[in-house]
Amino acid sequence: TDNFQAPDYYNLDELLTDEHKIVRDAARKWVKRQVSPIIEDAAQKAEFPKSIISGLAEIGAFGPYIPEEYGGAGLDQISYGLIMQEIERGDSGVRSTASVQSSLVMYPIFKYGTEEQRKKYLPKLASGEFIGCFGLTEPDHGSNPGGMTTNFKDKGDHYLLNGAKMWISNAPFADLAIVWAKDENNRIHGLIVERGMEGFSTPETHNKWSLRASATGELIFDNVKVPKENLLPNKSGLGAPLGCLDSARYGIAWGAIGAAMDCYDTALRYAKERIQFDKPIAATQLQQKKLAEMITEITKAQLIAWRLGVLRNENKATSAQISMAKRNNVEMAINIAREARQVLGGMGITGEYSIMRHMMNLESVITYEGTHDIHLLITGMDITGIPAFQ
Ligand code: TGC
Ligand code: FAD
Repeated sequence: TDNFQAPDYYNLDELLTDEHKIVRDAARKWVKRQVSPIIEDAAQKAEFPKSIISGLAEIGAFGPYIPEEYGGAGLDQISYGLIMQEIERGDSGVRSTASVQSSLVMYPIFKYGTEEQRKKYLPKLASGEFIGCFGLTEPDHGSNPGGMTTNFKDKGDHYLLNGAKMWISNAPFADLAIVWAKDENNRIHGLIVERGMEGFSTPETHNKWSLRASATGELIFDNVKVPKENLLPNKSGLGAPLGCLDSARYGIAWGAIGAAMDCYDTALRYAKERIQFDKPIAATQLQQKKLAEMITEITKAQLIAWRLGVLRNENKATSAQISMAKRNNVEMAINIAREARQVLGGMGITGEYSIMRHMMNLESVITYEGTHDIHLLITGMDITGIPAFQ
């Protein structure tokens, strides 16, 4: 209903500015009107609903924190987080499209690109005229992207790019790809590869049970000639793509709260209405335990996300702090989705309710942008000083 409000058990609204609330409420309203009514059908059909692209641009979801002179919304990190939260209340796949466009495509062009590249691409990405994707993962290098084999050679007036990426969100219809590849000295660089370049193809990955409303595909480079002006010159090495991931992972920490809120809210309402043994199931201690734990975990996750947002606004958040938030909040959301589904009994497995879709989506969210294990190892490395990856 129109007066639905998200859970706010600790009056966190008092920590938000008027601008934060305006941005959040606009995103919330748009998701409710334009995403919720169509998303179940899109997920069932395994189709990305392209009709929502212009709306995503209007609510500032494409480049929320990119300055306005490049078409971005010029907002702070908390507004960015709140937009992700509201979008993921609708669907993690839609949030994925916004995350990739903002943090994995616009961010590297803004941070590592030339002024010409910024002017050429950012306004069109902000308006949704262009959709981008981000190619880091390869068939043989997922958690360990530093081992990538995609490479380019300097051919004088252009670069020659070869290799393949897989599991790439937005790939099947993206207009451009930020591709991470090694030069002849094994140094990683970002290249802007555009649809239509000869030898570049983007086959779609079918039969996913998760993130069905998001298109996923491969990027295949077979002797692709990339103009030299398409190299992002201002940062190289693995730290360049990982810097983009910091921004995306931060957004996911907020997004996961949105998915959890939707599951909690659905379960709470259902439990109050569903009568068994002549009383609402919400009157039983077992269901109350589930619901009470859900709101407790959501509240803790909200506090982590908000504090991390403050630190990011002050440029003080560390990558390890971001890993902790992504890991904690996604696990919180997936656990709530699983519990909430049980509160609905058999109804919980149907598309009449959003819970099972969230639950399946969150299996991707807990895997991409660094798996649950990798983020734990990042925390372990941070507190002990000893990397345990190898
Ligand atoms: P390591 O030796 O630790 O680091 C290499 C260089 O990178 C620097 N660095 C970072 N810089 C910025 N931000 C970070 N978060 C950074 N973490 C590390 C580091 O200081 C070093 O710099 P330098 O100058 O000394 O060279 O690298 P490693 O090879 O041991 O790997 C570390 C590890 C495992 C943590 C990293 O590889 C990792 O995070 N792996 C997970 C891979 C991942 O997250 N892939 C995501 C692909 S994109 C995606 O999933 C999009 S989903 C779509 C959607 O968002 O919706
Ligand atoms: P692997 O790295 O093979 O991991 C398999 C298992 O081993 C995991 O449980 C992992 O935690 C564990 N493991 C790995 N290393 C260690 C270790 N050292 N110690 C202990 N356990 C370990 N990538 C992109 O570049 N761009 C995208 O847009 C993108 N979108 C995606 C969309 C979807 C729907 C999905 C599912 C993935 C997407 N990815 C994308 C890829 C994603 O980032 C990878 O799937 C992820 O990083 C894990 O890599 P992997 O699948 O190869 O698993």
